[in-house]
Amino acid sequence: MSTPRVAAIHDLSGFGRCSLTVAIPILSAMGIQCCPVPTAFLSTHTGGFEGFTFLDMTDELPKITDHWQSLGLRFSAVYSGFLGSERQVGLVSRFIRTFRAPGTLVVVDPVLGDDGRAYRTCSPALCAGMARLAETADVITPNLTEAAFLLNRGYGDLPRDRSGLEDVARELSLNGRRSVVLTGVSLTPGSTGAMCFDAAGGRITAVQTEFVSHPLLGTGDVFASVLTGALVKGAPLEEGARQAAEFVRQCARRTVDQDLPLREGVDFEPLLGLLTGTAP
Ligand code: PXL
Repeated sequence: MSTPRVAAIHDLSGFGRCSLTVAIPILSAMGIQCCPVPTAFLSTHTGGFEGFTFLDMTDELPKITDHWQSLGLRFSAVYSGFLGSERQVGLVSRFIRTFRAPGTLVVVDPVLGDDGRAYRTCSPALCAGMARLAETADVITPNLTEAAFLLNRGYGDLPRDRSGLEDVARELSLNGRRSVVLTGVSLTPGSTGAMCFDAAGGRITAVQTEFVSHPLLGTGDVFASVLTGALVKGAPLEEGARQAAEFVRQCARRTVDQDLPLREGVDFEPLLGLLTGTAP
């Protein structure tokens, strides 16, 4: 089998383990070629560091799209995350339209915020645009904050019980047209995980693992990257979500056990062997 190829459209934050600095090693470890499309270059991510630099790459996106199209590149998946400007919504849509072929998986992680608040660079216009972009996806991976933005509802108004969360996942599926993996869902004290709606079959399942710590920066990116890799390799949605939740749990546990600074992201590098299948 040839090596699958994924186009990963996220920011590149030099320090702090999120977005592309997570997606590239994780997809590589899973045996997938990751082709990055940086939406912005930052010195650090925006959560917990002051004075970060921010280079907007919006004008590069159509040029990259055109060049890759001229090369006739094909992708098993297009996987998008943090966007650098509202204008990127239309440009990422164009990228998806250009490279979507039968069998191409489109994963949109609608990175907008956490704990009921938008990230510093996510304007209301970007939130609205992200909802439009997410409509074109095969799979979306919002946390509860992002689900509230996508549904135009208050974060505090979203239900937290199992049947209410099943309804939220169903509502996010747009009448079953797209799969949903709602993250940061805790069904019992001491656990966390995801509520999954699988558009192939319409089944809703919950995946739960041990809750370690919150906030832990970049865990959403680690989760969505492992899920994307698993789906590209043919796993059903629930199995991909289970693999992603378990890897995040192990990374979080290692980070907390070593008392590492949480704003630096999870200490995933020593655990990449779990994804290559070469762990001791
Ligand atoms: O992990 C989400 C994320 C991605 N990219 C940037 C961020 C954050 C969260 O703070 O700041 C730049």
